[in-house]
Amino acid sequence: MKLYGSTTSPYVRRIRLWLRDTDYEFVNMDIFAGPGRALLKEKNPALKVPAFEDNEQMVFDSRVIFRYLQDKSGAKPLSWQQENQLTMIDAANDSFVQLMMLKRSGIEQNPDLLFFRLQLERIETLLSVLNADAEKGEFSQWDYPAICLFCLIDWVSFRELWDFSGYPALLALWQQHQDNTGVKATDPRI
Ligand SMILES: N[C@@H](CCC(=O)N[C@@H](CS)C(=O)NCC(=O)O)C(=O)O
Repeated sequence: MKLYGSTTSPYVRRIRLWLRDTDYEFVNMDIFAGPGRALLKEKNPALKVPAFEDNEQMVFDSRVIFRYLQDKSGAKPLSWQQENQLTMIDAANDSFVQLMMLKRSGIEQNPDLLFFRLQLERIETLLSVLNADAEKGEFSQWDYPAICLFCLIDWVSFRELWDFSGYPALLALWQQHQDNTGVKATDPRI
């Protein structure tokens, strides 16, 4: 089994954390240039990471990769509430990625423009709901949704895209897992 990705992607990191006890090859690549870009094109026409390879089978998208792994191991599926939580985490993560791409493209964030207004409203709404869920203890187990939420918060902090001080339960979850061995081994800062 091979996981194609980068050490900075929060979507890749969630799969790496999920596969912590599994034997597989991690193919770390620069997805934006050179041979890494060529390999990405060869492996995933969506041109995104993660992508997963198991014998001849390619699987695209972290959510589908997780489902593939669940299916393969015969594990029970996520609850609908957990599926919704993943959708919320993914939507916030996608909006943050868009904001970062624009920033990297030299486009100033302007909350008066429709694009920025929609992303910022979505992020605020989602973080409030996720914070409330975390307060209720819904991410107290180190399961896949909690891993995805941790990867989101840690990546956003790493990229300095948001101030989480208004979301104490999210900050608490982030701090709680700092000493986890897998978390340390997959830190995008190193
Ligand atoms: N829904 C996808 C999102 C993956 C994603 O956006 N990955 C980013 C890296 S963090 C990427 O490959 N971006 C390249 C691009 O958008 O061109 C998943 O869950 O795997």
